Formats: sequence, C-alpha cells, structure tokens
Amino acid sequence: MRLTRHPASPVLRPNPFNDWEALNIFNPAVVFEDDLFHMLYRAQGTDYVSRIGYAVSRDGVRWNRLQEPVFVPSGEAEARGVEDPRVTALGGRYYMAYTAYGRQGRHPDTGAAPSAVTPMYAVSNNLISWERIGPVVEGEDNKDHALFPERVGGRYVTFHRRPPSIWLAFSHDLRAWTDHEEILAPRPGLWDGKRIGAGGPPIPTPAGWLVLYHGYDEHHIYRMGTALLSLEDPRRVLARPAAPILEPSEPWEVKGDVPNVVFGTANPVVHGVVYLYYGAADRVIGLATAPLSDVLAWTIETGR
Ligand code: BMA
Repeated sequence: MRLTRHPASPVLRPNPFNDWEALNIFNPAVVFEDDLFHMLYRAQGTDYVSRIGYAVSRDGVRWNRLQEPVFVPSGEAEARGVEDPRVTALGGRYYMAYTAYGRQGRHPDTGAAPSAVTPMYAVSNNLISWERIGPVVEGEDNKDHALFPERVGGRYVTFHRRPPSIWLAFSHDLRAWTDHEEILAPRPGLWDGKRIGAGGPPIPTPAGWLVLYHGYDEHHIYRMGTALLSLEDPRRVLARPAAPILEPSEPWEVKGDVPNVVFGTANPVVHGVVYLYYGAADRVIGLATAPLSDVLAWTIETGR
C-alpha cells in the first residue's frame, strides 16, 4: 500500500515576493471545515526564522495565502522560530501544537541538559488569531506533539516525542500534562529504526485511532508509516505494519533544504479520503492521498 501523490504536487512553494516565506515552506497543519481546507504552514525567510502563514483552498490543491504571517515568534524561547504547526479542531475551537525554537541554554529551574525546543500549545476561534496556552513539557528535547480530536476517558490526550520514541500524555486543562508513557519505539533494521514522531492528529475510526507517523533509519531518510491504537486506551498498539506508506522519490522530496524528507504533519479525512500534507525536503509542501478504508484495512491486515 502506497499513498498516491497528487499530480499537482508540490501544492505550495516558497514565495519570493514575501521575505518571511521566501526560502522554505513546509510541515503544514490542515483542517477541513465548512467545505474549505484551511492551512497553517511553517515558513522560513532568508533569516531562517520560522513563522506560520495561513492559506485557504476549496479543493485542497489550489491555495490562496495571506500576505502576512498569522503567528510569529515571541520572546527568547521562540527567538529562532515557531515551527511545525499541527492543528486539531475540538469543541468548536482550534488547538495548535507548535515547536518553540529558542536560544541554546540550560533550563533555568532544573538545570537540565541544554534544550532549545519546547512543545507548545496555542488556541484560536478563527484559525488566524492565536493565543498561547503553554508547554506540554519544558527543559527537555521534545517536539512532534499533536492533540487528539476527542477526549479519552474525560481527558485531553497529546502525542509528544521523547527521543527516539512517540509518547502520550493526558490533561484535564491542556496546561498540566501527566501520565507520560512511551507507546511506539523505533524498530532497528526497518525504515523507522532510528527515530520516530507523530504526524497530524490521529484519525478516529471504528477499529481504533489511525496514526500516521514519520521515522528515519541510519541513512537519515524520512518516511511515513501507520499504526493503529485502541480507541478506549490509546496506549495499546493494535497494529503496526512493517512497510512505510510514503517515501522520498520525487526530485523535490530528494533535494531541498534537507535531503530525503517526507514529513507529514496533517492528515484530514475529506469525503472518505485521507489527505496527507507533508513537508518535502524542508522546502515545499506535498500532497498524497488514499481512501481511508484502504489505509485502515492495510494497516490491520499487515500490521497485526
Ligand atoms: C525534524 C523536524 C522537522 C524537519 C525534519 C526534517 O527533526 O525538525 O521540522 O522537517 O526534522 O529535517
């Protein structure tokens, strides 16, 4: 099973007319609401600082973007950028997971190992004005977080990533996160043998939470694969195929700012089709699709 690239891919490229998005645009969030695709994308200008732009589309392929970024760094902890948005709609509001990239330094309270990244959450009512909520954890190397689109057992659930694995954490208020647990680890010898992290928010299906995640091997090639988690207890892994569903092969996936990267950060389901949006070689945004029923059946059949 492989996803099919949309023939118009890459669907969004850097814009040389706006300095803040002139160099690279990649790793987007996409939500589908009221017949429109909304995208929040990571953009780098010639200063290499990441900001987040907004685009809207009727078909998910042709996009109209705003001229100014909608979310920009604030303070020392974000001095080098706000990266990799992943957006979840829940209870009429939008929650954006993003990585704050600050200056290198030791955590002020714990004195823990140098960490310049913080997995953050922000909230919006309209996808354009955002308010910061706070971090999932602090003072450690942690990113690749994404909020589940429903509460489980009354609590919010987030993915996060403690290298090299995918972790879960739970919260009553999106501020205090507890019960951190490793759920998926790299598989030495396979495409995801070195390091893995979550893609977009997981997809609820009757069979379980379908997870699209990225991983890389000793050759540092980023691919995308799937896993299935129990609906009632997402700490339980029900299936995880050995093969990936997408790997770099197009010239714009092989060559860019970072070579050999397909890095999915959004997987909305629209009329029964999974739309995987991904950063390609950290330079442009690709789109690959497949019927949800096919991805699910393949994940269950080959992943048990
Ligand atoms: C990861 C993240 C992503 C990036 C990817 C490939 O560690 O930092 O932002 O797209 O590497 O370079």
